[in-house]
Amino acid sequence: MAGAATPLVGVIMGSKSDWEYMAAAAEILDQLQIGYESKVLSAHRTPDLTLEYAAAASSRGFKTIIAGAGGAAHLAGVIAAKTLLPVIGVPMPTTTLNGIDSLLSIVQMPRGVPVATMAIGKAGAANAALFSASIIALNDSALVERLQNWRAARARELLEQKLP
Ligand code: RP5
Repeated sequence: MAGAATPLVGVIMGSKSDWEYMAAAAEILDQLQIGYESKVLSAHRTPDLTLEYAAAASSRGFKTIIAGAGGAAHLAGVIAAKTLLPVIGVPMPTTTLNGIDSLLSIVQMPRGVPVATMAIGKAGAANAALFSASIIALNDSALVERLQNWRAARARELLEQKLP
């Protein structure tokens, strides 16, 4: 539900090159019918806009922010510095270190400003969306049901797998 009237999740990434992985978050949010806004913002290339976005996120009605970045990946931490909303970081594997650098940059937030850190790449992006859904579902019983159905469908898929 990109472009939904009231987006609940901000899906932010440091570069369009991250979309290859971050699209996995958008896909899950679509499946769960959660409105989101996806946007490229960079902590070092557009620092002022990034801070403005983070500062306004709560009053705009967002419930979580997902931030994907690669390399010296400070986007999630910078956003977390300007909002009390839960910020979920996704390390991008777009770097020469295959995302280990991104992972360590995002996960090692100093005490006091937390960032929930997911796995590197598409799995992390998908889980960031599911984690957002769990947070939003705390106050949305219809979403609890959609999440339960989503998990049940994954279980059915697994049980239908046939070995050669
Ligand atoms: C980071 O640098 C971005 O999040 C991206 O993962 C990485 C490379 O960006 P581009 O050079 O592809 O724009 O800021």
